[in-house]
Amino acid sequence: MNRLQEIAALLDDAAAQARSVAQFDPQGEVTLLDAYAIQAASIARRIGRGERRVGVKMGFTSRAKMVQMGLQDVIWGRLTDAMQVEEGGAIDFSRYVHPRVEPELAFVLGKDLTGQENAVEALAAVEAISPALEIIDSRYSDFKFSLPEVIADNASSSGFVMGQWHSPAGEFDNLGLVMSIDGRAVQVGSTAAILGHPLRSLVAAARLAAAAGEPLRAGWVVMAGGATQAEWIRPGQYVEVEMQGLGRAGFHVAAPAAAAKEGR
Ligand code: OOG
Ligand code: MG
Repeated sequence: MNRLQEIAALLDDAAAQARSVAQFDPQGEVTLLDAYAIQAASIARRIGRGERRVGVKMGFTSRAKMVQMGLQDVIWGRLTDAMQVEEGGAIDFSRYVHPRVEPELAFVLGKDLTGQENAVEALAAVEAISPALEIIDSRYSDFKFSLPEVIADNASSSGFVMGQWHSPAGEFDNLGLVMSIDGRAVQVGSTAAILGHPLRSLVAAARLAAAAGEPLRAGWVVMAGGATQAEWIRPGQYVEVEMQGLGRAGFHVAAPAAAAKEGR
């Protein structure tokens, strides 16, 4: 195994076992090309275990997220079917290292995208939009990482929940949203926080995915990126986002089935 594959295996094992690992490049010296190669290799391991590729997630598309995590560049990650959490369903807390949640908007594509599209053309490929929540879970201790490290770790992807689908015909560039935990509002924002318009995130996703040789496909999901800062989640909670005109999406955090794990 070469060095990139070794790191991919380390991160993939950490995710599969819900264990944190030490940072491998805290100064951010690894090139972004190598960081994405590690990400691709770690996803290839998941695909090898039978997971299916279902889309892309964007990261750091809002100022709130950039400020919270101290990084400035838009990043992307790969989504598989195993990451999807049924709306209203439950996640098992023990399968995560130190999960957080953030409100997003999801696109479902009706057509392939080449990566050359402008916003109007990209919109024509959208079958539906939905209010969504992303569960992020860095595999690094203390949720701390450099840019290449978070890219290598699949942009902290670990779960996503989508609410009811809606036609993208209506305006969705400035929809108010509230994320609540156990009925208490914890983050309030707007879809405008996502690059000024979530469609810009889709255009960027199409370009980046195509450049990586994996253009966006009909049927895939694109998570546009957190509109607000992320919040920690704990066993026993119910997390929900309500988006103006689009309704809600939520999930429960089930208490660990087994006793608290050692070494975390
Ligand atoms: C990295 C992932 C960022 C977003 O929506 O901005 C992200 C992280 O914050 O751990 O998913
Ligand atoms: Mg996110």
